Amino acid sequence: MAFIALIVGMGDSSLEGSCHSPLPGAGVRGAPRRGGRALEPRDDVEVLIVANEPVTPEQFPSLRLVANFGVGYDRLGVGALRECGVAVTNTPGVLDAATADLTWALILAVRRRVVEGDRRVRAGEWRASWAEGFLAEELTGSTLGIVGLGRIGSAVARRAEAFDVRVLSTRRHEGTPLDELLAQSDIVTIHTPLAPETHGLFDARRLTLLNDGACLINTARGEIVEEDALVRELVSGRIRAGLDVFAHEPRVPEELFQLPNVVLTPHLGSATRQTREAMTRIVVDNILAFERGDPLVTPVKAGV
Ligand code: 8YV
Repeated sequence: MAFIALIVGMGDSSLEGSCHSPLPGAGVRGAPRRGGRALEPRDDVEVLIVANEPVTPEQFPSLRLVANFGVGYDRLGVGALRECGVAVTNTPGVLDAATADLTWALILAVRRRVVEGDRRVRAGEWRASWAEGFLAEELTGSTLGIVGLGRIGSAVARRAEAFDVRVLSTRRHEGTPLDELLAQSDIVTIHTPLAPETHGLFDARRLTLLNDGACLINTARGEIVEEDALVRELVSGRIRAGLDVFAHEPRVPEELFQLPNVVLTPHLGSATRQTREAMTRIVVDNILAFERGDPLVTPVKAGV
């Protein structure tokens, strides 16, 4: 194996598991990209391993494969890569459980005010033997609206059975119409990919359809929600939210930091040891298939 595979924008340690060892002879190099700095052009690189980073094919004239470390490939520029004859792969399936679990962690944390409770204890504000006046809304019997009933959304729906919640869902134009789902749900969770038709899907008008006290959970992509409008709703205290993703990561709107009605996590959806190792395995298997001239294991077929 003589090609150069460049790991872009991640420390080598981001590829958990033995990513490099099954690529004997390949020159695998790390190319950390910090502070939005552009990559140096190189004409010896045939494979790029990226985590949903924009790729400019002109910088890599020998490029033939971009192996995305993640399922979402909205920032790569798949259309331009395809026009240059560059194949793209991603890591579908293996992160469904981890992302669905985190979604439920956020639902429970927001709905039962877990983080607020933790802060109270640490601040020495727990004085009576029981938490008087610190009530939350019950999960059992509530209505959960799942926006995007694909692999991850379905994994969220399966877990919902154990919590005795009523599930509404919408997938593209099927299921409960989105506006109706928003108006009927106590909790709304987003699982659509980011695409031109979902960019800003949750605009100011749609956010106002959420009931007072409703929770919005986002473990998909920040850009699906108009962030300024969401910040306004959260600052007003009308709704609650659990947010794992943001429009300009790693920047989080400062207005959110002091709010008790929002739980913030740093894009942790796939961040379990087991899932990251499985993602690494798929990245490596795709590169090996590419090197052998075999069909790619998980090629990206659609997208812009
Ligand atoms: C990240 C994700 O890509 O798979 C996706 O689409 O958003 C995440 O899994 C992954 O954490 C690597 O940064």
